[in-house]
Amino acid sequence: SVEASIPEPQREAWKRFQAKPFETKDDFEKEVVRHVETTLARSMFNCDETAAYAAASLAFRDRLITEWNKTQQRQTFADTKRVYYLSLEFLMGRALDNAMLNVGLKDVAKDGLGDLGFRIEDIIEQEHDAALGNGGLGRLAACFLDSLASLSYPAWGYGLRYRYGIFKQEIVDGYQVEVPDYWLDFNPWEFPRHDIAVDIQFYGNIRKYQDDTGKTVVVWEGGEIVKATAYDVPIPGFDTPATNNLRLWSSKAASGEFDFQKFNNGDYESSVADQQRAETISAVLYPNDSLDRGKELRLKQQYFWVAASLYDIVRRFKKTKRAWGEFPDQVAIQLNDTHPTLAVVELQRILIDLEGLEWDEAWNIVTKTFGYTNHTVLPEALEKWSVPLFQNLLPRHLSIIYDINQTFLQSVERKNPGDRDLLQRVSIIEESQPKMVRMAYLAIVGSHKVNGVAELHSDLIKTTIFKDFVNIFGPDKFTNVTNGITPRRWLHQANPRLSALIASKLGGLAFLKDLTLLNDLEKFADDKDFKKDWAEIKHANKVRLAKHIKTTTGVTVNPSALFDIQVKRIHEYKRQQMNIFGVIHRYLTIKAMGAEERKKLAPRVSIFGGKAAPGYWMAKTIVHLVNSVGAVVNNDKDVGDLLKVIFLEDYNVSKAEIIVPASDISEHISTAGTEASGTSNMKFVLNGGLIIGTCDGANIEITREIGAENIFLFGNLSEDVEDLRHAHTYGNRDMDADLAKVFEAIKGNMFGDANSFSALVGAVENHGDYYLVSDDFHSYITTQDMVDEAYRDQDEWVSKTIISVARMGFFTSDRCINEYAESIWNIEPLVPETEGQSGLER
Ligand code: IMP
Ligand code: B1N
Repeated sequence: SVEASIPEPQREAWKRFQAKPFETKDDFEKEVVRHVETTLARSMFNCDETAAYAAASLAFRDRLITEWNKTQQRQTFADTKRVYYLSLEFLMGRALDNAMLNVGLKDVAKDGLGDLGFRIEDIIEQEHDAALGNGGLGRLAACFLDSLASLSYPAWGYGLRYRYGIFKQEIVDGYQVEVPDYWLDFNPWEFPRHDIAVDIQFYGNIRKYQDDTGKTVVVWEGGEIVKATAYDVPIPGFDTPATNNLRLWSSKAASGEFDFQKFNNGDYESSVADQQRAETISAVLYPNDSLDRGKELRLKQQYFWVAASLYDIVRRFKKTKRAWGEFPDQVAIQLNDTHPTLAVVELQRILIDLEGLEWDEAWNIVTKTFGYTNHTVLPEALEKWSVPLFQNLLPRHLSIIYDINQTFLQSVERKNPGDRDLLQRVSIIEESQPKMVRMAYLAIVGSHKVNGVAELHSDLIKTTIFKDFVNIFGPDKFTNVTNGITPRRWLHQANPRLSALIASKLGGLAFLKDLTLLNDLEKFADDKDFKKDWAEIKHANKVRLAKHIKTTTGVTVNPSALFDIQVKRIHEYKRQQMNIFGVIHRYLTIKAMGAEERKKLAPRVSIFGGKAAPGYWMAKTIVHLVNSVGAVVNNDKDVGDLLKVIFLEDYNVSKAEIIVPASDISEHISTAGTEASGTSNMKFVLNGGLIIGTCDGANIEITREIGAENIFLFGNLSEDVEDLRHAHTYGNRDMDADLAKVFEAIKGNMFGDANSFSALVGAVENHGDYYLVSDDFHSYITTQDMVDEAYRDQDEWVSKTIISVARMGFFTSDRCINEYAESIWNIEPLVPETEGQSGLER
């Protein structure tokens, strides 16, 4: 039993004084006041909202950590297999509201804070987002952590503790300006573990020699050492005491604060420089989404994080005193994209160089342990590292990669004798100048399963970028796990009133743990009273967003207008440019209309939000155009409420929680075949908004689930994209006539100096229109007209949104995690006895 680990004589005292998590309002208040007075060294006379936030968070953190300890003990004693989710990004957002809801004590906290003179909404607002990610990939990792804990799976996340998360975006004179996001000033959610530190080696040389038995031994010597220190973030499950861990590594110089030797010799500057160099590794998140730049510091980050994590995982395994062959029965490691692929090489290195296993035995363990998730087919996002860079930074790893490649190519050659083309195509080393290491190929060879993130995407990787590997390994190695989202944050937390209305009809909150229960809502799709409440909640959410728009942009929007929202990273493939061209088309159309015609129009607010990577000039130009169009349209008295164009600054997770529940329609309009899945599409529909979208990513499965009559699909299909692009390069195309008029307006300086936007227009007119904006434009604007038409019938519209929500059960990340657990990780939940007894109302 758990207690057996404590020696008999002391057991009684430990049990008697065990930390007891608060349950009641009084106990919560006591904890808050204690933290204000002792931890924060303040008093009731100077406890402002920041301090109240800190104290409330610490009270919940104490509660979580008590359960965290029990969860870890339970897992250790049950001796279960664990899964480790390796991700360079975890886009967690705020933690306090989520902790209160998952633990089921938000009402207690609300009353308690009320007694102490605070409004809980104001306290929640104090928290700075934990924004250690760029977009969908990072937020998916955060949703997965929520599901893993809520389903009581033994699971750890491993990532980097960036000092600066994704930059803050400001719009100045219509341009994006980046401001550093220093989020660690005060973070009550992390536990520094200064006792958990790992030395990580870089550079140096390898030396080979024969030992007494004649066996070749390889040692990696010299170079520099950087220290990794662990910071733990507790991850609460919903309606279960199970609390998992997210371990983030931070870098420091191995010599400590600074090198005393150098210091004493008077070399002050370089003693500090070493420290700064080491700290640089975990200093910043690379702000690129779906783009690989091949920078050395990024490779350093990857190895630093992967080596520290594997050291920790191997250490934990060794405590079980099992044979190495049992490693894959105890450990599953999931690679979130290719960013952690070095883990494959590092585990092989540990097994052969440090533990003395034979190559084949070690490799067998490695491939059984890893799974690899691919998130993109965009060529510019597929990671490749130059061999010379690799050779210098990680000489031993490069030599192991060459050995992995040689063994792999030999097996390919045996099955396909003489096919030199094939060998060149699938080689992990690209024979370019300089040679490059292809990380996706390494990840495939090193894993037992490879998955895409939506059906179309998983089919595409099998028929395009990984086609040869399907032939080599057989189709069973390649599978699909369609992405999902956590309904706790994306319904219950972001849209409390809708969640409560649903609960009132379904007899409790059980749907938050089994989202397919939403099915029962369908019978209310024609219920007059229910529809009235439903519509009223949507309106209230739009009023909330309208207020946010007013305070942040100064523009007044009418909450009764149709809210059309596109919020996501700015990228040409996501086609915000097509959206804004469509808005310009609408503006020109309105301007040309008479008063009678205008009466028939549905007033519309076009809302954009999202960050452009700082070095992505085209994306920044799109941001500038949206803002410039807004400046003209929003000040055109003649147009008034018929059209408003808003750019929301600094889109992030906590803003998404306000934006997502307020959509009537949201846009997911990527060029077919480019968006692997998308996850915000799921969030918007789950909150009672409809979608205009292309046949891409998860839009296709959303359509299948909710019905084609409940979604506005348009545009060319993925299978036609290649031919269309081919035709463009040979000049066989006519520009869309409406789009040509839009371009004329831009060129006529209607939205300011046309030169600012010439690259955007030129990409479509003169440079092959790679993203098929002109090809899809007509279909897009006519489908937007159908949206207007449908919106006029509010009664029907509301029914559509209810039916859609009722059919969204499939898209919970719980389903997704169960699929990974069963088909890739082979792990079981370890359910605490007290699960479902957290006092949460059902
Ligand atoms: P690790 O798996 O060794 O990193 O341990 C993680 C955490 O789980 C530790 O900090 C402990 O809180 C807890 N833990 C691990 N093993 C035991 C155990 O044998 N008894 C009690 N708690 C444990
Ligand atoms: O991953 C999401 C998907 O829903 C999106 O469709 C997909 O675009 C996104 C390199 C990426 N793919 N690739 C990245 C991010 C950062 C980086 O440095 C690539 N992000 C996605 C979740 O599956």
